[in-house]
Amino acid sequence: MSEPTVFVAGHRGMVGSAIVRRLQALGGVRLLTASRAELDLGSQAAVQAFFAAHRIDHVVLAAAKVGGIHANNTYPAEFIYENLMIQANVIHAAHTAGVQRLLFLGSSCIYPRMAPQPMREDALLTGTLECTNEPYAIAKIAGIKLCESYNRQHGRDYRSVMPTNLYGPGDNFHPDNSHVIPALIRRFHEAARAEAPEVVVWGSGTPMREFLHVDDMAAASVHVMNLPAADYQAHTQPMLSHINVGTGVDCTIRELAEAVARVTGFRGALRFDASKPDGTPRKLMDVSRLKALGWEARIGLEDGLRDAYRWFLANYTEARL
Ligand code: GFB
Repeated sequence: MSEPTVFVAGHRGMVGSAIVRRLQALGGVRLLTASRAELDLGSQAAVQAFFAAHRIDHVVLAAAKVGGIHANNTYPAEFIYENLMIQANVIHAAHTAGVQRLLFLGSSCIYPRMAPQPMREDALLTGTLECTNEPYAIAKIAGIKLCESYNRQHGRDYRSVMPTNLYGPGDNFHPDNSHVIPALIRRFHEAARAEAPEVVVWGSGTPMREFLHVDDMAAASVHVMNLPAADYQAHTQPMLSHINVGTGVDCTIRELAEAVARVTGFRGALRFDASKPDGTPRKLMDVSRLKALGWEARIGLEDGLRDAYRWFLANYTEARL
């Protein structure tokens, strides 16, 4: 029996590259990837042609237009358009090519801004979304519904995982468009080297966030993708098919900033800039579905931050700045 071919869409990104590392470590599959130059996932014709030209058994859809609160707030049209196009093109082409199993990666921002905490999967579509990332959230909700619709109408086994805030090797360290952890690692690193007396942290410092290291996300993704269909279906419903992925532990942005200061060796003061948005007050994931399916996070925040900082220092010159 030849090894199944797994197409990882978005293999160069932080999550996609972690999933490639995980699949390579486990072995037993043939990996198929395509660079942006080789395959424009925003083009339906190009994606259809790619699937027609290759025998693909499984798809991991890790490609997305992603960014932090400032990027989402500044480029809403790009976030909704590019993510809708990537998802629609890949999921439809997978179906027309006869691919039976696909894993779609979404985000914890799909839940209502004021969802009861921790957020259970059935909180989806029960309230208004956080305004700073609503376009992205709508696109990700559409991705879940695309998978469910092809499952219901065509008998596909297209699965969805919704990670909390991710960080780690391969992250985007852009000072403005990145997520909070890479943004603070870069800023605290530069402040520590300059022996600056203080460093700015956006917002009030009071919002709470849950953070999952990308290697844990990759392990959870491969775990969910490899589950027997009966197990996956036993813990989900046809129209509530997604699974939360997180640590089940959160902290305030202030506590995060204090941890980043310890890891980077910054000894100055923190100054919170209230002119910057806080975003959702809290978005802790209920991960009981994933636990029932046999997976729990292993990498704690302090260890994870040290790993991310090590990667940053080794790649600072090339890190996507
Ligand atoms: O990670 P982040 O940009 O995204 O911001 P969200 C998290 C929190 O960190 C917010 C604060 O309360 C920010 O105000 N923060 C403090 C900072 N300093 C900084 C900084 O220098 N940079 C950034 N970026 N934040 C994202 C969504 O929301 O969550 C995405 O916008 C995605 O679409 C992602 O869903 C998982 O957690 O607020």
